[in-house]
Amino acid sequence: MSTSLAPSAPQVGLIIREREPVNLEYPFDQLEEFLTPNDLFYIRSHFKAPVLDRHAYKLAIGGAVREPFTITYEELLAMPSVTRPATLECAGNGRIFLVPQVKGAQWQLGAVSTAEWTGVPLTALLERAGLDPNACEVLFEAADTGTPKEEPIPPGDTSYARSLAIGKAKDAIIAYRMNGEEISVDHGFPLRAIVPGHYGMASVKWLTHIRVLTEPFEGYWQTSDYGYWDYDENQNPMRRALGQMAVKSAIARPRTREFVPAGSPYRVFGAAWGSDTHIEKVEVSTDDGQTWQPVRFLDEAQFGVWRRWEFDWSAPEEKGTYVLKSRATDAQGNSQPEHHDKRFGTYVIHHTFGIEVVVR
Ligand SMILES: Nc1nc2c(c(=O)[nH]1)N[C@H]1C(S)=C(S)[C@@H](COP(=O)(O)O)O[C@H]1N2
Ligand SMILES: [Mo]
Repeated sequence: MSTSLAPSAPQVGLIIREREPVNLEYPFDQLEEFLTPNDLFYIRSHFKAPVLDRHAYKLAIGGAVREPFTITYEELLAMPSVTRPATLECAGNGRIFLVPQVKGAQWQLGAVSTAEWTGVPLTALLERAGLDPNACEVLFEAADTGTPKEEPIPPGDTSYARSLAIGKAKDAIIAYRMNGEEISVDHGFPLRAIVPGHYGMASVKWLTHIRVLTEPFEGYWQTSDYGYWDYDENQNPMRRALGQMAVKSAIARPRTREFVPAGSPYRVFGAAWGSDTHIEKVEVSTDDGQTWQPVRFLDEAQFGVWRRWEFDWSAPEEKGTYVLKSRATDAQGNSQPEHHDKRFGTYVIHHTFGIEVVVR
């Protein structure tokens, strides 16, 4: 049915974080191929997934444009398309590693996955509509609606909506295929935005409207939720919307508390990803961050897409618990910090927390 696993691969499934709405985690320790099989790609939905009819469906492009228009699913499919891989990571990925424990979906390592997306470049639609010279953002509005959970909560039902700076619009795709297959209901059928380099919340599913704005959007999903505290030049705290993914790496294997035979070779394996620049370096520490050594990359460097890596470790002869860490650096020199940055609250969890393994 979907991108098939090798016949020898273990038959594993997604991990349930919430039953309804559906929130399912990719079992990150199963990382193997560059592209995550569709059936294992994590699902993060705030509301029940709307089931949209492909024949009745229309996408409206409007707002600050010369000629607003609507386009059907079939018409969009007939437009010239692009295909590119992009890694989606939920901004709350790794939340379970925060101490003390915080509210929200308790994601471990697997609210991140990579697929190859096919669709129409957002710019093709914007060009057809004709941008107002004062356009500053593009708002993606979606068909799903309900009562969100993050305080302060709006009094009525709220639809999912996120805006994107006009300068970033060039990278966005209005996608209808995921790893060569029609996008499934849970992943946003019939159309979703894909914004490579940004946290998953920017890649709006079940897209109904694309609205060009001349003022920044300050809706629920970029202020109450998916916002963080920044400081202006006078040190006044202010809310800003999350956007770019922070540079990050994660160890898929060994798993937490995995038993590793003393004195044996072990292939440490993982992935690293970041935002609008590529991952340049990943290092591994097998002594809780005292010393670091470089890894070997398995994938080429590309912005907004993970690079898998491996590292040959000789497990020590001496039995005991060892802490493994990985640390990525991007092409601009940004590296993972040692501690979680509290300004980001329960999001942007990219510090170098250790994976404990038991050598015996
Ligand atoms: N319409 C809509 N789009 C959405 C969401 C949503 O709840 N509704 N969740 C966002 C979040 S928080 C993430 S991390 C990604 C997850 O995409 P996926 O479920 O295909 O993995 O979708 C984003 N797009
Ligand atoms: Mo997310």
